[in-house]
Amino acid sequence: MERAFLVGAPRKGTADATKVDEHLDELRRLADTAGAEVVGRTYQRLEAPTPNLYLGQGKAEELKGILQEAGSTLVLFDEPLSPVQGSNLEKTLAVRVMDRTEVILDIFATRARSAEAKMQVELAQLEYLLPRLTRMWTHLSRIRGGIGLRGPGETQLETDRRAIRRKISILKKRLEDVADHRANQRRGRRDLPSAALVGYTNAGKSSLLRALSGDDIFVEDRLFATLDTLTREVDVGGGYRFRLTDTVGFIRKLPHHLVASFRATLEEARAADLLLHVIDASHPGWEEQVDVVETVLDEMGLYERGSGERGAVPTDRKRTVHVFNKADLLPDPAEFLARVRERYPHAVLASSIPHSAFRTPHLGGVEGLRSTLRTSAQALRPVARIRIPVENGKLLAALHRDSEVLAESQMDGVVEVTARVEAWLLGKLRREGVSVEIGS
Ligand SMILES: Nc1nc2c(ncn2[C@@H]2O[C@H](COP(=O)(O)OP(=O)(O)OP(=O)(O)O)[C@@H](O)[C@H]2O)c(=O)[nH]1
Ligand SMILES: [Mg+2]
Repeated sequence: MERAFLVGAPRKGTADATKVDEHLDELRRLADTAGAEVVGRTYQRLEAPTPNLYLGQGKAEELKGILQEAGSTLVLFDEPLSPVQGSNLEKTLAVRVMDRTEVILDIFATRARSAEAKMQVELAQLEYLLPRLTRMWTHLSRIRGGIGLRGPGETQLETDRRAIRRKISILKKRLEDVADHRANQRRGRRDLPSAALVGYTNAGKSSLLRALSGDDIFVEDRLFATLDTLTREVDVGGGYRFRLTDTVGFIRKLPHHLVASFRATLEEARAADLLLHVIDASHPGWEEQVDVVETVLDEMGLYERGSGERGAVPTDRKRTVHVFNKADLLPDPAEFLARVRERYPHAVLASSIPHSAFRTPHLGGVEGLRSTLRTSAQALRPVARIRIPVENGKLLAALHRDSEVLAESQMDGVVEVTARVEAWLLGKLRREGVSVEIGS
């Protein structure tokens, strides 16, 4: 196992000591997930990163001594390094240096299961690699050792660059095809209201889907347990069903290549009627995590930062419900809920731990979330006034079977039904020439 040393380099004035520690804790979890043993940590506050080394020269040299003492073979750097900074830092420290981006890419690479996730990760890796080829070649030649084998000439590098660019464009094309296919599938099932579970990694998205659906879904106390979207139909009570989709988790400083290549996966969230933003309420840094998630969603054009307060749904932006999960770990869930509702009036508390094990059952479990979904389902199934000739018994029966009838009256041979009707049924009625009026 590699002996990794963690190095943070926060900007002066951006994070207090607790925050810096929290960020390094997260890097430790990333290292752990990637399979490295962490032997120490340090950080230096910087006015600004230096173009050559990121760190100051003095600090870098001091760090070299610390690394030797700790017997460390690898540095994990908590900031993204430019190709030049990475390469210089390696020379100065005389060990391999991986920046945060590379660690995350590495984890994604080992965890990708589906063909699509594998392609998405490979694409992100190749884009990361391209400007760093020279350095990677140096690693290889070091492994091969031997004078005279010290890395390739420029020609070899150029050939490699061309090959990588070709591979990148092939992957992009294939991913587009998969995305098209998925969009077609979605078009075929617009009947049920849908929601996407989004949020920071390890917040409990998969656990909530498991608790709501009763299905055995993969959950793990590691970062990035889920890389593939997974969709389940969930009974939310009152005769309503919801289609819920689990998505890949976000993290602070998510590599932008990864965000770009996972865009197709996240299209599932774009297509959903509702976003369930799952938050680990027990995490001391949950507010920062909320911020990270909202920023990524905002960049994807899915969510207007701050819209949680107003609950508005302008055009493509999604109505978002903030789901504060792991409520079982809160010392005072009621007080917590009151506090977060000042900012997110529609916030719900949840816990994927079964009810029986929960101290204050009415604040835990997934029943609050289920009832929120039920209310949304009601809203998403508009109330319509439908007029059907009394002799069309078949259509009347279908309406009673497939929708929730709220009122019914008859006059002059016409039955007027007020009902909550799903979009597909409204379409069907209209096609059959039935008079349909939306709004109660
Ligand atoms: N105490 C407690 N632990 C929970 C709860 N929900 C999830 N967990 C734990 O949190 C960890 C992460 O849960 P996941 O459901 O895998 O989280 P996720 O959001 O899907 O994470 P990624 O797929 O990595 O993005 C697991 O160890 C779960 O057992 C909860 O309500 N209470
Ligand atoms: Mg998950």
